[in-house]
Amino acid sequence: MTKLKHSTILLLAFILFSGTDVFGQDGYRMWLKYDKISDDQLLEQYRSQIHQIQIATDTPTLEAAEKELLDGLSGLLDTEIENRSELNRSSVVAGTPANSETIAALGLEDDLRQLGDEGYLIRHTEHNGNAHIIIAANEDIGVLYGVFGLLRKIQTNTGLDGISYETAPKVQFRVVNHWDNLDRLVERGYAGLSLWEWGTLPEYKHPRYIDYARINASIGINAAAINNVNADPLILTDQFLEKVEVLADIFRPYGIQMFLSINFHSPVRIGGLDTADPLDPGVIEFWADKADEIYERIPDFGGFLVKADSEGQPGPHGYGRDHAQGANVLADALEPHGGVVFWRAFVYDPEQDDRFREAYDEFVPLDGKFKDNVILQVKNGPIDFQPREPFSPLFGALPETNTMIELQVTQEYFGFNLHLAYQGPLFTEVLNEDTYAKGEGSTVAKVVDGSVFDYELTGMAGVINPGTDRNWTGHPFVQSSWYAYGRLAWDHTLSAEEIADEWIRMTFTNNNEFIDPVTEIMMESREAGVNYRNPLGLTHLYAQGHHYGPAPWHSESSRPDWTSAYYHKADDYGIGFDRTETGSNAVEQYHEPVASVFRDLDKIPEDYLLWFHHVSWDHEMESGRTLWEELVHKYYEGVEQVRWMQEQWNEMEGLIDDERFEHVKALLKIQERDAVRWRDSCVLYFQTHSGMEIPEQYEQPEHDLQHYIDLEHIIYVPDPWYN
Ligand code: BDP
Repeated sequence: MTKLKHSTILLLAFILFSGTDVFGQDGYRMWLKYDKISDDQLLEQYRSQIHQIQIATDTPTLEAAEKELLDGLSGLLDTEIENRSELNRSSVVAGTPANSETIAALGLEDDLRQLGDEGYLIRHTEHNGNAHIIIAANEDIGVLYGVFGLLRKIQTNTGLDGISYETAPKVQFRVVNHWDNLDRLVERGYAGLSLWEWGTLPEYKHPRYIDYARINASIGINAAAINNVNADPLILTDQFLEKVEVLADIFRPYGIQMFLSINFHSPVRIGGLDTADPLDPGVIEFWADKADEIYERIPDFGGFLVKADSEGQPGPHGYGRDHAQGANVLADALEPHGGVVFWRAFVYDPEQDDRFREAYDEFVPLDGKFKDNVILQVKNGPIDFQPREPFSPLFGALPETNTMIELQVTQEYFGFNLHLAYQGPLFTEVLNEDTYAKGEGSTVAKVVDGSVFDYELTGMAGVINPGTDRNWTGHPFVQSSWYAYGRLAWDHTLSAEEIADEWIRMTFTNNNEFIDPVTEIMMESREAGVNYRNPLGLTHLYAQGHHYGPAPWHSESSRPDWTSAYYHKADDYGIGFDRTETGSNAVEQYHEPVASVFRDLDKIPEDYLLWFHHVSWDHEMESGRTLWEELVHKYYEGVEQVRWMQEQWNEMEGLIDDERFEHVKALLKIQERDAVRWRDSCVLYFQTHSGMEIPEQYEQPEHDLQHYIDLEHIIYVPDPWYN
């Protein structure tokens, strides 16, 4: 080999293996970035603790664990790491007492017992004269989670000396929901086409499918419902099931169970029946046969996710049956195979006076009527993933019905892929709310994890809607909410702030000059989004259909509950929805003392004020300002928060790669522009009711109200599904 060739090869090798530049910082790797540790001292420490690994590879899950560990450690420690059977140097030893003699010899059975099938422990332990890092679990999937757990510790630069850490998930089903249509458009997806290439499946297995599974497994996600809840019946035909089967095979080693959203009319639409009545013997047979067929292909199939009698979707009501009867026919079909039904409680009927009340009024009388293998899937709030909602009163009202929470990662109401809006604070806010269902401390999280009512089955669902965009989520920071959702589904006691810190370290850098300000940006971002859209308990002021821009003036629709006026009820007297006894009395759905607090104008936290009260414009607020002044103040504060986020971010130049720095910088510019539009639209519109001035100290809107009303129809809405 000539010298020139040799040096060219060396250069190529350098480019290929030097990490950062080759892979690019386009966000594809999400938080699973295994670039060399930049702190030299720490790097040396890790290298002295880890020379090799020892792990059995006799199952696909262990193979996946081995690969992850080798790739991760080789990258992070920037050295060749191998899997070896002899243990004569400090190693990472991963396994179960059944597949690892080393672990069996450590006598960890007592410690492992409480960790269940999925938990794991990480210990720094002596064995035959060497110190090793042990990852031990009861089952292979726990080993895989432990591998991701150890890599996370290293990625976040946590010292391993003397480490003794153990963890197990708090809920059983940790599910991601995709609202993907079979034509690959994603409802409320803002990051490209559906990940599932139906056209090339089952023959072509896109490598992305494995990375998708790795990303989810790394945060403990163990189930995926891969198609839209507004479900196309065709998903249950052979044509699609053979494709679903391949995806299920790919996900299986990563512990991810396949779920499908089903259309309640499938017996008619694809089964040739003339009814979908859940009590009809033909329908019962259809579902039982369909379940058999699916389990033939996918023996560990998880079950069905169902949106029924909601927003035009068919359901049992069409046949005079209730939700429990609808869910139970599916539950019966799945039960012999160990499958479950996630039955959604997202229902509302245009005839009702208050959409807030409906899910509770409909489902509480059915408590105890659902089969044991049904879980009711309830959105965090009573309306629909708004920037801030009080918790749904269904949490705490269903002692006899397994109940899981549904959260939204995709930013349907938070500026799509264009705004930075870390959802960690929203998720933890609702999880930590106290329902008082069984006295103080009955938090939503404890209802959901089964400890309040002893639920048989527990779970959390996150609507994630990623797509084929190179970075999966469009805005790089939407990744952080996916991460937060997964981490909280595993352990709801984590704080939004510590999750943000982890995510930043794994996704960007361990440099504190970046971590501290960016954590602050993230923690502020949700509140900023509330303030410039709908502060003080306002809600749903969106343009109809796409939910991107503001339209507080919107008052006419075939369905009043799809207008903004329905929610804000602004008039010359004041603003807000009266849900006390003088109004819809939805407050009565909460336990005491929550109901009394919400009911009382003087006690209710101001963040929820206009959710429950119609308040006069000159009502005095805690700050001493009138309601009108406070409202204006909040809208302006929201814009200032975004400007502050922008300034903070712009200071970050040079601390991370230019690619993501510039991307986020540009997006924050868009967010600032949109925040001003939201503020001006809302303030000018509400002014037509209050008749009050925007105090002089604020920058006055650049345009009149009509200008903003016109924008509603001429501004491009960045949503392919909607357009
Ligand atoms: C709303 C969305 C709609 C969904 C619906 C649901 O606007 O696209 O189909 O929720 O959750 O948030 O079923």
